[in-house]
Amino acid sequence: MTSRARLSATQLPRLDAQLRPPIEPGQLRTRIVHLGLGAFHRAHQALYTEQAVAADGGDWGICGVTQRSPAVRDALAPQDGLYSVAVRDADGEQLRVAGAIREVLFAREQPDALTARIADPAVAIVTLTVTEKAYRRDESGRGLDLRDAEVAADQADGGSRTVVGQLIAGLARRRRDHGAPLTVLSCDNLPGNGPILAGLVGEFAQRRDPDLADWISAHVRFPATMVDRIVPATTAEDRAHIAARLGLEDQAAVITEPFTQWVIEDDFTGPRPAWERAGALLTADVAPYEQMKLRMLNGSHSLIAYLGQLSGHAYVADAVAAAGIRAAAEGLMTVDVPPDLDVPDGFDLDHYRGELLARFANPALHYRTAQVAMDGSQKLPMRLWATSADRRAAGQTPVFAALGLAAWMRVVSARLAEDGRAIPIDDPLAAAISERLAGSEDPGAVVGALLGMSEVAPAALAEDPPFRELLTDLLGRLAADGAERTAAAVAERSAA
Ligand code: CS2
Repeated sequence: MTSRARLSATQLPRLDAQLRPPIEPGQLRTRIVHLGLGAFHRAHQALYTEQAVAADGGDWGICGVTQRSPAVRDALAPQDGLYSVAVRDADGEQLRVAGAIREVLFAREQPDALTARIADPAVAIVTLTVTEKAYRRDESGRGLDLRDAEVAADQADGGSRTVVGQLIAGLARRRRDHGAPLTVLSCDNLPGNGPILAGLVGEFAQRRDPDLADWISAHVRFPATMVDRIVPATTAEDRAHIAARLGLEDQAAVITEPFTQWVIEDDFTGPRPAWERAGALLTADVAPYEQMKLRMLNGSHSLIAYLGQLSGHAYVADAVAAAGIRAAAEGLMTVDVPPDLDVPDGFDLDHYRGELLARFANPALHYRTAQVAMDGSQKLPMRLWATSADRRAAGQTPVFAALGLAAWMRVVSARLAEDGRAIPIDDPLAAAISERLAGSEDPGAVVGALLGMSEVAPAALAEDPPFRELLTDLLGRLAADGAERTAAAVAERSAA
């Protein structure tokens, strides 16, 4: 094995010009704090920021904060925040180093440094990609989950165990030190992510310190955003390939697709990077884009992931190559989702559907079905349950959305693929789900148990006998006939 030097600021000048960032990293300083330093942020907002600086000037650098493990900090810190981005599709790969991340923190070990950064007057924006579960919402989806031990502990001592606790600690210090306003931008896959986060932060502050709550409502904005780019977890093989191309070792490389989209509600309290110069759409109303993306892209992603897991496909591209699964995803996006969408003016939904199917099929991305399938209890409400509830309210039968939900039910109840291999469940409610299911395998009992979990299924559907029967029938067929045949049969019948 050759031992290569590690990517870092001193190595940067040695790289070919086309591999170097479009900005001079050393000229940036921390003006944005980003919570949730996963691959997605590195392949999305961090690139928009450096392209905005390249196009428009400015010194917008990012302090990235990793939440659950020190791994990303330990990968990026020795690299001076530098990492490479490989954009891949069937035509090949484009590689270059990105340089907008100027500082990295691990929240659990460095809570004081994080509070100081959020309070830093040079910082104008906090962005977040912390995943759905990190919001720690209650069953209503809007309030704080006060039964969560870490939420309760942060409430009691003003600590930074949770994301909302981190924001509150930083905002309290900001108010005390200088009182400059701040914009907090949630980039997670939640409908109305800005208002949801505003509500959680407001509730937390109200309970701890009503004066702080008043200050926040006057000085802090929470615009909504829609983010989109498919970014699979990077593998050891990817890292080896990139090291060979770069001639340097890179522990923080990310792989992604050419497509990228960012729609941002234009409601900032202070300056911001010229993200529109990097292709972002700044608009007054993000809701139609968010709903469309969550129900079309993420809804079919989840449907493909669960059907794919059952039929033994490790990757999304392989799952969607199976005719039945592809037809079901197409059906979801043609029949079930569109009637309830508020499509943005002039938007071509047919083109969007075709583009999504092509993106899922990207042969150069190895996106694991297990990665999309994780956290189903948190993701499915806005991806498939919402579509089902809207269609039922209109007196319709959403067979494709129900098929996705039944596939999830089959995965969490049987935990077995059709080839006999175990399917591990990665979900914050995994224990509660198993307890509810109590080993039952009978389709009616499984559907009844899961519909009865109010934190998972909307009440209107739990009390809808025809929908319950539809799920029970589909779950029985998934077990008897397998995922691909069931999906093909559902699609055929819908087309008839
Ligand atoms: C995916 C998303 O893992 C998942 O649940 O559906 O991460 C998806 O790839 C992104 O939202 C695309 O923008």
